[in-house]
Amino acid sequence: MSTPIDLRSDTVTWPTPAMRAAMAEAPVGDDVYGEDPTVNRLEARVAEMLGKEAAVFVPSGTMGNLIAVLSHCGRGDEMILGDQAHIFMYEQGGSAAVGGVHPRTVPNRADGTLDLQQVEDAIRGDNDHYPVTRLIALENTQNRCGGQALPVAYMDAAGELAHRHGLALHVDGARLWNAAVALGVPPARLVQAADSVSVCFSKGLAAPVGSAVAGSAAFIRRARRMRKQVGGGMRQAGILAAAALVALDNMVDRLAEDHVNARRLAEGLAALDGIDLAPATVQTNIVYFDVTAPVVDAAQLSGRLAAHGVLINSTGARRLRAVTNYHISGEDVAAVVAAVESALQEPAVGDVAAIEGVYR
Ligand code: TLP
Repeated sequence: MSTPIDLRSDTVTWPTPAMRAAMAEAPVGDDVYGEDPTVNRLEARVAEMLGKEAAVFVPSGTMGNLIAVLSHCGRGDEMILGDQAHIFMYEQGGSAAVGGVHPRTVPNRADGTLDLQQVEDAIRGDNDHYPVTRLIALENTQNRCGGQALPVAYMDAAGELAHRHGLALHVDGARLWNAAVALGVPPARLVQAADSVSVCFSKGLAAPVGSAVAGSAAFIRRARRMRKQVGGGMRQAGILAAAALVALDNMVDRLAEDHVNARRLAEGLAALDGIDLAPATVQTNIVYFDVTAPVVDAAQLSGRLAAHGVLINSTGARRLRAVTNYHISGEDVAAVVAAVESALQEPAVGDVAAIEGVYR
């Protein structure tokens, strides 16, 4: 079979030739000594793009969020976050497991935001029974709410609320670049009210590895120590930072193409019998859709699509997620809609074989 059309995530993207060339040429040094010039350049660039004093390069978004939470909170402190937040859902409870930080969830609304009144109500008073609330964490774009971009006014209001109560605001900005492009605002403006931000280079921007955390100089000093504690101190990491610098130069503005493709995909899927979604809610590169056809569930549909050379993850009994990315063209979108249409009509026999055939 030819190369599959891979919509499982934007994390599946491969580095571009320009990234590989930059990696081969990158000046390097020992970054734990602060001597890698390419890492230093990347950290300065990220800090500037996010309007913060400093930044630290980390291997993954998960580690970025972890060291940010651990730099804000001590053991037994509480963080308020959405019940659909990546930090809560998909990071193995790392901030609780590693840092003893207690998560207090508030429901995410369909647009990815948290009701700020509910957040305020969740802030603990001074009482011997309670943990101490230290942090509010938001996610922009919000993955599980369909890649929704949280607007500037909302981000500012969340920061104002946090600071009024003496709390910090962290933003999981794994896809902040997508939010900025979709909203037409500079990334720095979106996170102006945040005390810390994590961003990723290895999702829509297609760099092979890496994320960063940005904040005040004093905060990043703590985060750098925390990165070392959890084993994230890298050495000649300039090889990786070089690709991230190319990603920031070349790959941010083109995210608009992914957003157009996602909307087209959503419109094509919505027109099919047996698929349910509202295309108007697709703002960035993430398309969640439900299979309502009674003869097939989400896992079976995912398996059948794999046999058509289309990779889409199921994320619930009837729900699937498709993520457009650098390798997905307009023609691919049309092919995916056609594949979903025929997969919905196939007889149930052979579903398991189809899954095994592709993933072995
Ligand atoms: N998200 C992955 C999966 O873990 C779900 C994906 O395919 O979308 N914050 C957000 C909002 C994320 O979506 C992710 C990755 C991360 C953090 C973690 O980044 P990595 O994978 O670099 O640890």
